[in-house]
Amino acid sequence: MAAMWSYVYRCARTRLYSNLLSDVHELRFCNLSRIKGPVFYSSQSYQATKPKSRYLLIGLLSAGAGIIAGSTYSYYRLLDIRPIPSESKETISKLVHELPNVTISRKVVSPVDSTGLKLILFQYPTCPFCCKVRAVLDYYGLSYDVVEVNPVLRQQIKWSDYKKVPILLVRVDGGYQQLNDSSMIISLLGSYFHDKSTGIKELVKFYPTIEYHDADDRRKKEIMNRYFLMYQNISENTDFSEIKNVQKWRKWADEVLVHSLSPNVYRTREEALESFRWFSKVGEWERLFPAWEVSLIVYVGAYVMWIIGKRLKQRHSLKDDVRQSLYDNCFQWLKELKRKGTPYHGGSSPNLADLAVYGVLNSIEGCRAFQDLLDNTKIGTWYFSMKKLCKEHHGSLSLN
Ligand SMILES: N[C@@H](CCC(=O)N[C@@H](CS)C(=O)NCC(=O)O)C(=O)O
Repeated sequence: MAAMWSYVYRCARTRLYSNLLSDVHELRFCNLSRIKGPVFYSSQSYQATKPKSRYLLIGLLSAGAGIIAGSTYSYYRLLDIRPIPSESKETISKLVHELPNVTISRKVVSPVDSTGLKLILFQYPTCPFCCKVRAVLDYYGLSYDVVEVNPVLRQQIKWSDYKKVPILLVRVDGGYQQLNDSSMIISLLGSYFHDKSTGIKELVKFYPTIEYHDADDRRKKEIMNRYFLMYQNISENTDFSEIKNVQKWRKWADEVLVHSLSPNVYRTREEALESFRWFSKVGEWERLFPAWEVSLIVYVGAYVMWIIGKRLKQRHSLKDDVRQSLYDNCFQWLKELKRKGTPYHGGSSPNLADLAVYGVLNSIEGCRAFQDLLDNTKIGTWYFSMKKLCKEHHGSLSLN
């Protein structure tokens, strides 16, 4: 059992390190080419040369030109030096000994929860990553407390080194285990549901954070294995290609689908304001935050996000008509469902890919972009049946 885990773990680790190692080879190559350096000849020395040695000179000149071209190429490659593995650092998510001093905004109580897990979700109500986690918690019928984080001031997560939401705290021996990153949270819970004999504190070790410097010397953090479920027993009938396919679509939800949202919901200044007013309503910001904070979030947030939305449109190469990019992504998902020929990606019941795509789209429900999406694609049938299953905690049946 332990061997199987460490295999899965090592595979994922090796992938990252092998990427880094290929950059080390690149670095060595660049240094060698640079030592050779470019070679120049003056026109005077060329005229003084005897005819017999001209062939030699032509040869030397060609070699010189080759070296110049090679060195120029190497010089530019040299600018692309990336980190060496020894610079990277690995950490495991923290155990929080004392519950942070925050106000619980609301409690979600599920009548079918038999897991005994005590969960606290730090979130923004309409953040796609948070909606993804909520989709999973609701689908599996877990009870949880919610702490709404003020998206401008973020006082509610001051206690944490990780500065993004969602953050999930899970009660364990000695305190609360902090889980960061929506996909890691979902994979860890998925692994736990698969076999509860291994506790949360043990599972978290399979999702370490690697810290490194990227090509532009920026510090980057990467949570390892976040799309991997840690299976203890893999039967002979396990369909590995299906496991990979689910990972692929979960990643697609995070890396493609998500990027079509902001440029759509903040498409114009009016639409950005309209979206923020809607977020304020679903997040009950007026109940939770002082009036001045709500105005700050709504007006400043809408303006900033309208500007950011334009930049994201360029960065992610969305079409001029950003709606079209959103529809195209949903067409892609619908095509995948059609290929599978089942109501859900998971067959007759949803899998984690269904929940990821549903969660991401759920974050814009209520916005004008979502209504346009329903009017211009056939996503509604799948989307609303997913919504119903989450509301009915359909996944709880598989936990018993
Ligand atoms: N990879 C992370 C991304 C989380 C993320 O980017 N969250 C955004 C909110 S949608 C955030 O907290 N950004 C930092 C901020 O608001 O300051 C995940 O899947 O959880």
